Amino acid sequence: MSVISIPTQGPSVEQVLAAYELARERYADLGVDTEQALSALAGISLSLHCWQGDDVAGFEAPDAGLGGGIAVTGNYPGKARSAEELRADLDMAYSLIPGNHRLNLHAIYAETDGRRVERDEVQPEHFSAWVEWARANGHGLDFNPTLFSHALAETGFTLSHRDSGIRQYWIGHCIACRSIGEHFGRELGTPSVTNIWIPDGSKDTPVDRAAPRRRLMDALDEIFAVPVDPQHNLDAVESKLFGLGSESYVVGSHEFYMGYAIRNGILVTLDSGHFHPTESIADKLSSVLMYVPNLALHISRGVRWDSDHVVTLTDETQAMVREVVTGGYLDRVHIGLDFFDGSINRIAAWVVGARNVLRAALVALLEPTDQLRRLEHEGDYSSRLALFEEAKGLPWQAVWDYFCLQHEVPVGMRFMDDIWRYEAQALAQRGS
Ligand code: RNT
Ligand code: ZN
Repeated sequence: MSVISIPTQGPSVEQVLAAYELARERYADLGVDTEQALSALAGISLSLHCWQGDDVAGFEAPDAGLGGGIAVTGNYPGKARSAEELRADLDMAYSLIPGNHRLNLHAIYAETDGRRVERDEVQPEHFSAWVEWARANGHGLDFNPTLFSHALAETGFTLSHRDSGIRQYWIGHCIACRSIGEHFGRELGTPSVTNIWIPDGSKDTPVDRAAPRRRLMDALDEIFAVPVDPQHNLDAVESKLFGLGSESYVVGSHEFYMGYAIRNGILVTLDSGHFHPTESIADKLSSVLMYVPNLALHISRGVRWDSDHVVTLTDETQAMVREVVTGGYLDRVHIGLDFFDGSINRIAAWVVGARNVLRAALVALLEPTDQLRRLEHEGDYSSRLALFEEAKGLPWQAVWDYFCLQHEVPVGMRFMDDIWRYEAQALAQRGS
């Protein structure tokens, strides 16, 4: 099935060490301590989204097909068909990403032995294999109720549906999910971020924009009225600008959730695909963090629209991650990934995306921020611009290679060798 398996080239250990030494000196001249940057980088834990591994399918029986106005394109063979396969694929991905990272689960990844379990009846026990696996591998778990891919979500409305029975069903689901998040947090000793995203909205211009928002607010109030220990579970709400089928109106807009999160002291989730294309999330962090205790990021890459492409090392990725790092927000921002590409090897998608976020973090950690701040303080904007541009060309990749070596993951593109080997051994057996 695999197209190529020519071993990729990469630097030798000696080359990595020699390049690192030169880079270390170069950074030291600018007052930047590479060792400090490396240990800060090792402390960053990304939440990997389980849904990249199977095109947001989940294991619910019967499978309702992907709904909610999100779409995965591509039919690359070998996607995970069971929780065991998904965990094996994740193990492979984590083994190629330096550091210790989390997993972000969705409710449709419950393991119910093929039995149909209603979403409002999902229990911690349906995730016991995930918890055991997470514990054994040192992963924290985050969670999401799934308010799409379901008959009761087909009208495009869930928590804001005008039918109170349908609303109650989804309220019940979200309440069930918050206690699963709390269970994850308690079992694993690290709080779970339980993020609510709903697809609610309409294709064409609505007459009444307020009523669904009032219903959503009341539904959220009902969900959050149930006490859940914030030591173990952190509630988050994720806004959106538009979706397929909700082009004209989205109930849970940015303003809606900003207000809601501020009033209730919960987290806001900012997804990089959920804003106008020229709007920068980087600039939002310091504003939002004035008013909410913590926030979550869904780092994604929209190409022309909210297309959920694999994260690359774009200016936008760098600017966003830089703001988290140099703003001193690492302990207040939960960094997660959210993209789904079914057109390439799905493990490569995870690994490339996650490594890029970490590389962006390293670039930020190596920035001569003190000097830049001084220049800004002195009003020397010419030198500030010059130093910003100079910093882009500094040898951060040598430090990254050294970081990979330290953490015993492949240096450079050699991780693709492992992925091709895994594709030939494991993925090929799955058929297409
Ligand atoms: C959809 C949101 C949401 C989903 C996941 C699967 O636009 O970004 O976060 O991608 O819940
Ligand atoms: Zn998202």
